[in-house]
Amino acid sequence: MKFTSHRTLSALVFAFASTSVLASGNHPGGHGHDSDAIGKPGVAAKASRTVQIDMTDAMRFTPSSVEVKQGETVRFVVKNSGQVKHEMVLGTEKELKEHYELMKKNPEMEHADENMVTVAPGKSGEIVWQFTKAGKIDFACLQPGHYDAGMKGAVKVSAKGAAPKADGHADHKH
Ligand SMILES: [Cu+2]
Repeated sequence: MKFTSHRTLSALVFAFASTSVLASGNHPGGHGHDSDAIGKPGVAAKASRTVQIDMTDAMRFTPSSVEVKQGETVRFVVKNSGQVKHEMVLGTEKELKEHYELMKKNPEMEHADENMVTVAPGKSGEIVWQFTKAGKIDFACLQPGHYDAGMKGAVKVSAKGAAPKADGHADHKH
């Protein structure tokens, strides 16, 4: 009699070590205050740089995209080169949309807060803001019709300590 040496392959058992559960992006603080998501008013003396933003009647911000680092305080000098009132308001897209709807219903509404600046034609204004959280923060002009016309932009906040490239030049400034 022939002995068959076929060996049954033992089933490989994979230990399903709970693979890294992706961080949900929710901060654990528990206070669901939306304005925390965009940062906080900054102290002008601590501003690491000044970013010039130009606003025109073409319903555009120039530049419409700004890159900052988490923790950085930026002084925005916002110039209105147009003939009508414009403004720059920082917020989450949701907040901006809600605020915009409110503005449309109440065109005469005066609004002022530290995350925004309303600028008369030919004038300049300032926002000093500290970006405490990494991610994308939107900004827009909430004057009626302007947001719809595309008067918006975004600030991209890169995470603190995150090495952008593996070239070891993360801290190298030119
Ligand atoms: Cu505008």
